[in-house]
Amino acid sequence: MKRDCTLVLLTLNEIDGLSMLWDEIPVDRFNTVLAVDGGSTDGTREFLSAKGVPILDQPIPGRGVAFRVAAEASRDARIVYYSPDGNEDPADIERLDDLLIEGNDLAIASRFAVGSINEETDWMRPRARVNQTLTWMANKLFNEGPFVTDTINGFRAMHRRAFLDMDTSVKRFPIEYQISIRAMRRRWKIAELATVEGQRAGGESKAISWPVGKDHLKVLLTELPGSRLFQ
Ligand SMILES: Nc1nc2c(ncn2[C@@H]2O[C@H](COP(=O)(O)OP(=O)(O)O)[C@@H](O)[C@H]2O)c(=O)[nH]1
Ligand SMILES: [Mg+2]
Repeated sequence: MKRDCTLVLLTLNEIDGLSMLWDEIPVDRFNTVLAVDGGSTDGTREFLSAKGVPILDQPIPGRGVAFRVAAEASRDARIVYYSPDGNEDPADIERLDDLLIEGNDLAIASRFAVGSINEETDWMRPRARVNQTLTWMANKLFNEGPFVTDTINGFRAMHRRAFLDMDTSVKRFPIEYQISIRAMRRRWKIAELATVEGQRAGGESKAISWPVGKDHLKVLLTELPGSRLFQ
């Protein structure tokens, strides 16, 4: 039987990763597979169409918008978000959904848990450290449950309705950070699995470090009134 779950592929010019990973993506295990595309011009859309994957467009750019477009279109109980750029191990896709089935509200593939490997090589180190600092702050300010080791990775799964009820406002990259923080505020059961992050397959990262870092801080500040500081 197929999973009562939608597998969402998030793409913006990911033809290299997509064609490299396609055979490993467990599309036949999911009730629904769809892509939200941010306007690819590199053959990503043609590739998806040839594989029979419906493509949803987004009214404005950004991963935050894409998350919502997918959730609104899906009719399944659960959603796994997967970015086929080479960073995310397709072997973890079903494992994330399993964590939801086991009773968790949010399942995250962590790049910082025991047994994880983070893709960022030495000279990129600051990015991993900034990530961990943001994660530490989110835990300190909002989390009353077990420490969450990766609040930022986009490779994650949620119950669809609960995600829509969360009414996220972030349009771009820090969507995951807002979700993690709001999940903590709502005392969701958050589970992580240790993931091994791969190298980007081709193309370019769309996350430019400084503006994206700043956007994460902005999210932290907007969520602050709901933090433990004010309880
Ligand atoms: N649908 C959609 N996907 C996006 C958008 N921006 C980035 N992505 C995808 O999100 C994934 C992660 O983006 P990436 O640039 O690799 O960020 P990084 O992994 O943090 O360096 C990739 O699969 C991108 O193609 C967007 O605006 N819309
Ligand atoms: Mg990436």
